[in-house]
Amino acid sequence: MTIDVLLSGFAPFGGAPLNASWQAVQLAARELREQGVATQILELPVEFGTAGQQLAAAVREHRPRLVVATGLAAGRTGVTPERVAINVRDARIPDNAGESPVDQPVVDAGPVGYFSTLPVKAMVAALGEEPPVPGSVSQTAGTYVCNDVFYLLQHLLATEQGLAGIRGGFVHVPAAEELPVEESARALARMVLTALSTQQDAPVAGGAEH
Ligand code: PCA
Repeated sequence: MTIDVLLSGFAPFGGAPLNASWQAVQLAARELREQGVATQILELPVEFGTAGQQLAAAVREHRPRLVVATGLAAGRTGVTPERVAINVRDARIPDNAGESPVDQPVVDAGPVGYFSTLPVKAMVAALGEEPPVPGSVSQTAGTYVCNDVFYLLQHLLATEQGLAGIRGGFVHVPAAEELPVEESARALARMVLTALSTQQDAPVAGGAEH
């Protein structure tokens, strides 16, 4: 079967019992499949390197049209497609394997950063449709495992010839206390549909002053 979209979420970390990203991914997949979108989902471990390797294996296996990795961003109040992944590992807390890299590259001698190849502006615009879900473009995915997976994904898609044409990116969702996972799921499904039907991103403002 041809897969339209591969969606990943993360396992719990930092002592929390659940991770809203994985909950939202499971619900979004149900919604997308109901709408005829061939959807594959994957739960990733919160481990530097390993998570990106597992995502890469799934991308090679399924060769989807789109890859949308997701993670939890505690403290954010809206759903945030990330604009850019950076070549930095700097862990404030150990990952689930006990690793705490500080100021390490994700990929030795890799480029400083990679832009998302998803239409992030069009995706945010779609969040404004009825019923609206709060969200905005984010200018940083941080320096922890989410950025690590995002960078490794973009590096893979940019450098592995057999995967040319596959678009990918990352979306952070808020904690369930900030936004119910059903709403994050609705946002993810809507953004996937938008990305599948949008080749050229919308030229709308989505910047920030700080
Ligand atoms: N959020 C973390 C890693 C896993 C997750 O869900 C992050 O933002 O890096």
